[in-house]
Amino acid sequence: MAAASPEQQVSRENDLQSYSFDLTGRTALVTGSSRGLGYAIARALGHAGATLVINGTNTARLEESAASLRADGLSVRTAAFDVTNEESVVGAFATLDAEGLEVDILVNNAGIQLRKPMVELSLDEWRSVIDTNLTSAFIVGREAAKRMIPRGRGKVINIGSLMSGLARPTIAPYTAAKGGIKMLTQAMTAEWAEHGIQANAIGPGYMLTDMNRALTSNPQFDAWVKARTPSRRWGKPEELVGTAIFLASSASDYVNGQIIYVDGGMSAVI
Ligand code: GCO
Repeated sequence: MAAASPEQQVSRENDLQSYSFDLTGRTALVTGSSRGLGYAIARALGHAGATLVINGTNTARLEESAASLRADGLSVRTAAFDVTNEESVVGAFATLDAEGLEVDILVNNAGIQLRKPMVELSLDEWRSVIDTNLTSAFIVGREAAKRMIPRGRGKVINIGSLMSGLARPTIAPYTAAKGGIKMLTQAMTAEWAEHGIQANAIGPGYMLTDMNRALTSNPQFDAWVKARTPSRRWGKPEELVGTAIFLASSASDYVNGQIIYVDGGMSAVI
């Protein structure tokens, strides 16, 4: 094969530069990132070059996670704040401002699950899931966007779910919240895209996480997932991170308001 001409070489380099997955010089805040999917995503964004701000409410666990990320050679700062509490979120961003830390990439990952038939569900239980899984993305997203808009660039990645488009019994508030995440992402695009911000979502399928331990250890449910998922298996958290890096990088600068399902094909096949 003939060697590339200087022009071809230049255009190849331009391509690589303009559509880069490199996050060097960027700062990424990942909510709910002391373990599970949040930790896996934070770690991957760090390895792609980003400085990390990891978040949780359990400070001991947060420091432990930060230590293991630093042991990996990553630059990490912890931010212990409650994503459901507006004052706590506003205060956390003010602290980051004071330290001159600009959040270029926000991953709204914090989430809880609660499995109970709706007729037995209390209003408080409903609200706790909606607040943690949906309202938090609004509060943290709003504070991040207030700072991204003047800079004319930013990335918001909301962690949705297979349940952003499908339902199953006993998880109504989770499903409602994840459905809301899909549409909140589109609303963010409607208001922020013109300011150079890309807001997108990821829809994980059935992943091997702590949140799903009660399901993976249930033989019937395990068999159902393996039969119902075209890939015939559960997903691993590390199989989600490539999509997160893509959505955090300039490679996705013209991708906006989308949800990418990482679910082994479950949402595509009846
Ligand atoms: C459940 C699970 C799911 C998964 C995931 C699937 O109870 O069915 O917790 O909700 O966590 O969201 O995408």
